[in-house]
Amino acid sequence: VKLYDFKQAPNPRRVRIFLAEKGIEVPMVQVDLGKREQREESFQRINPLMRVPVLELDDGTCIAESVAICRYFEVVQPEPPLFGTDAKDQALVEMWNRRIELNLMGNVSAGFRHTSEFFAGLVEQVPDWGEQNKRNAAKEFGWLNDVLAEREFVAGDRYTIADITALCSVDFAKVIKLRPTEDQPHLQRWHAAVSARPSAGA
Ligand SMILES: N[C@@H](CCC(=O)N[C@@H](CS)C(=O)NCC(=O)O)C(=O)O
Repeated sequence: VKLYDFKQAPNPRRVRIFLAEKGIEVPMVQVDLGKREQREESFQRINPLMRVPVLELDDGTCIAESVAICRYFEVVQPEPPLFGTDAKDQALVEMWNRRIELNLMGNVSAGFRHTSEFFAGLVEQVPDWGEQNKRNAAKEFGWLNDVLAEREFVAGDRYTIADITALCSVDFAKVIKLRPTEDQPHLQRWHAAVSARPSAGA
């Protein structure tokens, strides 16, 4: 197997952290998004949607989408469980991970895509839409702070994939100049805790 990765990008980081939590090592191939390598024909054969991460299995199967890749490894190596345990727990982890991905990561990504030099010429940018997404992302930080007032981790009392998605979203938000603020103590407490795990450096 090998993982098509780009060190600076938030979605591949989700997979790297997940693998680190599991103690799994996978060879990585860097796809330099700054050099637009995702658009090269050779990579389009790996993922026609031209995005990383992608996991290529030894039989040539290419699995894109961070969560799909993480689910593959969760089955290959169930311990420690990062997608929840029993039916209720798994459903709650899924709920929180989707909320974080669709709302927080979605707003941060769209804010960046539609306003940054990095994506200029690569996507049709709508700067007003980007600014709206940045404002929404700031609101999501407040919402996550409220969520974390009631629990240790995003989906409850155990570290899960929802924390990984949230950490990568919060850290990536610095590209839209958004950081946890002093009036978000729960978000700050959680961020310090998950950042202190060795996996955060993956
Ligand atoms: N939903 C996908 C998103 C993948 C994605 O957007 N990857 C970004 C890097 S974080 C990318 O490859 N962007 C290249 C581009 O948009 O051209 C996932 O969860 O893996």
